[in-house]
Amino acid sequence: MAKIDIISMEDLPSVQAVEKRLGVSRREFLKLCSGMAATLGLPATAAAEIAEAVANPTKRPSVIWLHFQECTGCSESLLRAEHPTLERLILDVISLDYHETLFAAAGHQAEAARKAAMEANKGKYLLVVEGAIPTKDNGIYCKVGGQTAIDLVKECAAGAAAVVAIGSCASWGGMPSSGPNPTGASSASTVLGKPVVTIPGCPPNPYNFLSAVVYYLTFGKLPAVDQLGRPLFAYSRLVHENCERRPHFDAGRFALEFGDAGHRQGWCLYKLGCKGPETYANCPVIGFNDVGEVSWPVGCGHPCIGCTEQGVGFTKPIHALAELKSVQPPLGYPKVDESRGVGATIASAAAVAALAGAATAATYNLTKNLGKNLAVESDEPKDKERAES
Ligand code: FSX
Ligand code: SF4
Ligand code: F3S
Repeated sequence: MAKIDIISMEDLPSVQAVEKRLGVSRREFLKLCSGMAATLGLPATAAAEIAEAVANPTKRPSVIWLHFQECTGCSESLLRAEHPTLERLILDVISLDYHETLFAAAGHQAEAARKAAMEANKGKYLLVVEGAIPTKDNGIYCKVGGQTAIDLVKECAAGAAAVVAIGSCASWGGMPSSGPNPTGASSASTVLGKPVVTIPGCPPNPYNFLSAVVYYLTFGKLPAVDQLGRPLFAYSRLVHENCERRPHFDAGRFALEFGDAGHRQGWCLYKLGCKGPETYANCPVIGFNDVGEVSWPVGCGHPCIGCTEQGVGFTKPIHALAELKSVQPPLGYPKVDESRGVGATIASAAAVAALAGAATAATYNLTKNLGKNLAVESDEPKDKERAES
């Protein structure tokens, strides 16, 4: 398509039809496409291509969605998205031809529908795998329609154009694979013996799934991924890099226990076990459920448990200290209230920031800050005692 200004697309019949189909105004729809282009790290001109692809009702890839060892939270997170556009968009941009939870059909009828959809769209459908696959004892711990999950995923993957593992369970084993992993729960890529695109998170952010599918719809291929199959647009940055509490981390201001003065003032949760420093995900940037910037774990006052990260989520003890993968403070900070807390100032944060690039010195400063006892301005003597001990 020729590069056109997205605003001028408002009058296209296909975009006008979107109002009826999705129940959103054309302006809203085009805004959403622009936002998605930005999320995907694409130039603004790509927004028009995305809008054209999504507005075209004939361009819907067939999706076969399998469920194995999981809680169905991935599907729930997609369908319970607060923003009506998201849920409608997901169901609109794909043709969901098989999904055990959402299907009205059951038993042989459902099996027949899956086989018919696979046959009709051979080589073109997207296979979405939700849940880990038990491999111990020849996979007998999960069977669907008399077939083991191992056989079913292999059969469905054989004719798929691409495989997407949604959620941490399918991406790397997730919760079912945590020790001692009695069923040998494994990822889709392990069982298939080939890399697949993964959208980890427990549950994953539905916006990331939608963005990956819209990318596929628009450009005919899945987005660029890291060595673990995670789309770079969503998983190339540590949670810690974009966290709104990061200025407190750099300034050495930590909540030491739930409900203490630091916790109530929104200080860094590192010492409560936050795994943001070793977890790659865009949670702080996009949040969940479209209800505002606090709607993600750390925003709500709970440490990140590293749910997107193999070897961290459901593996490391929740309150164990995270490994610091990145020691460089970000270039910019949100404002922090200097009057709260003693001994750390904007100047000290800036001094650490100035060390960006000098890893050794920065590591030293951060280590010093982390080990430092904190003087917390508090009316609770307990907090003070703890801080001074
Ligand atoms: Fe649940 Fe999905 Fe977690 Fe797993 O999400 S939210 S247990 S990642 O496979 O259903
Ligand atoms: Fe945010 Fe956690 Fe990093 Fe603190 S340790 S800045 S709470 S991500
Ligand atoms: Fe999971 Fe941490 Fe995001 S727990 S939802 S990766 S903030």
